Parts: sequence; C-alpha cells; structure tokens
Amino acid sequence: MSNAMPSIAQNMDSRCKEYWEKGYTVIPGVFDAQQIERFRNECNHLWLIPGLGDDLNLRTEFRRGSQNEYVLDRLDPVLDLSPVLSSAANDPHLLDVIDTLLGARSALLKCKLIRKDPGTKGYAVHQDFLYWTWLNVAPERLCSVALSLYDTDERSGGIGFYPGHHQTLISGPSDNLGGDCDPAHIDKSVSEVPLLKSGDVLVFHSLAPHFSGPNASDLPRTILLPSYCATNETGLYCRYYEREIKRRCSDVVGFERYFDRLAAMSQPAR
Ligand SMILES: O=C(O)CCC(=O)C(=O)O
Repeated sequence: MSNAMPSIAQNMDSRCKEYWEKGYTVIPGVFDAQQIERFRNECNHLWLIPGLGDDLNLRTEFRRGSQNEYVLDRLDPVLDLSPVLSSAANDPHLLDVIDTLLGARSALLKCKLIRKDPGTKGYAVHQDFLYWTWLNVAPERLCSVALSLYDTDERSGGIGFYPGHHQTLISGPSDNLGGDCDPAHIDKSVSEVPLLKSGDVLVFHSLAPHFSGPNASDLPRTILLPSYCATNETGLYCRYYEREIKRRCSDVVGFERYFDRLAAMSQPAR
C-alpha cells in the first residue's frame, strides 16, 4: 500500500458524499508507482498467452479497432490467471475503501482486465445493474472499480458519467425496452470523464450510466475492473462466473466468428 493511505482515510467523508450524490467518485493514490509497474508488467505478460485471440476462448472479448478490425480488449475472468492482479482486486485497503463507500462489508463479485489499445473504440452508455438483476440484490449494494494503470482522460477513452442519474434502471429504446438504457432518457447536458492518475481508483454505482470513447492517445488505457457487492455471502465470485460461463456458451459469444471460419472451410475444394 502506498504512503498516501492516511490522506485517503481522511478524505473518505467527502468521497462518500460524492459517490452517493453523483454515482461515482475517485480515490487518488490507492496504489503506488511500484505496484502499478508490477501490474503493467503483468498485463503485458498476460497479453502474450497463446490462444487469447482464438474465437473459442471464453475469457476474451473483442472490440473494433481504428480500421474496424477486431481487437482483443479484455480478459474476463482474469484473476485465476494472475495472482498479481488478484492481490490488487483483494487489496485490504481497497476493500476498506469499498466497505466505507457501501457502508457494509463487501465481497468481490467479478473482475475483468480491459486493455484499450490506441485506436480501439469505446463503449455505448449502459448501466451495469441491468446485467446483475438475477442476483436479486439491491442496486445500491453493488459497485464497480476502475483501477487505472495509466493516466487516463477523455482523449485516451476514459470512462464518463452523467452525474446523479444512478437512481433507477433506465429503460432501453422502444424496440428493445429490456436492453441498455436509451440515451434519450438521460439529461446529457452535464457529463464528466474523471481524470485518473495511474494508481487512482474510480468507484461507480451499479446504476450509474457510463460510457467511453475510443483511445485517441498513444498509450494503452488499461484498467482492472473489479465489481463488489455488500454482502456476507461467501462464494459470490464463484456463483457469478459459473453462471456467466454457461451463459457465454449458450449465447455463442464470439463463436459467430468461428462459424464464419467453419463456413469458409466447408466450401467445396473441387
Ligand atoms: O473500459 C471502458 O472503456 C468501459 C468499460 C465498461 O463500461 C464496462 O465494461 O462496463
């Protein structure tokens, strides 16, 4: 833990106020430069694991790059591959921060690593809670954290918010009411992309609508993104991923590209 810890503790009252008013807050300097260097090296190492780009790899997801090509942008789950990143998501001081913000003891729900390389596109506005209704947990008990491994701003594709819109689950567009929130239902006159220094931690409410743009900088915009739940339940992380892995199999996530490959291979050779 960094030497900055005493000031983190001192400022938690104002961070709590901001979190509950705006739906997010930034806790500066939770991890120090040495820890961040270790996490960066670990990410570089993870990205070299053979088979990550395979369409049948259930851990990986792809976004579009600047030429609309598929780019590997996330590893989810990642912690079972990486004791180093596991120590970050389970860092006792980070957990204290989350407990303080949520006002109860919290447990890890899930954790992914997102590496948005230069040119990689961003994410449309959405609320994480939409994907977690099956947990039967009140939304105010759930939050996510972006642990920033590089300085991050709007230009590098940082996560942005519409402050104060974390009160309800916002319905989707009329042709997909159960889908991601319709931006037409959001007052977009005020938005903010919090500036993050490497080692800072952005915490956001499960109902906070958030979005991000492409990475127009020349550094990766890498974040570790653990989510937490205020609960005494043990085994929540395991329950989450057991369901998620089965869902991915049945939803053919990524497999559609494999089916294209299969179709191409099935062309008569003569
Ligand atoms: O990494 C980003 O830019 C956004 C990620 C995000 O919003 C998500 O995974 O829910």
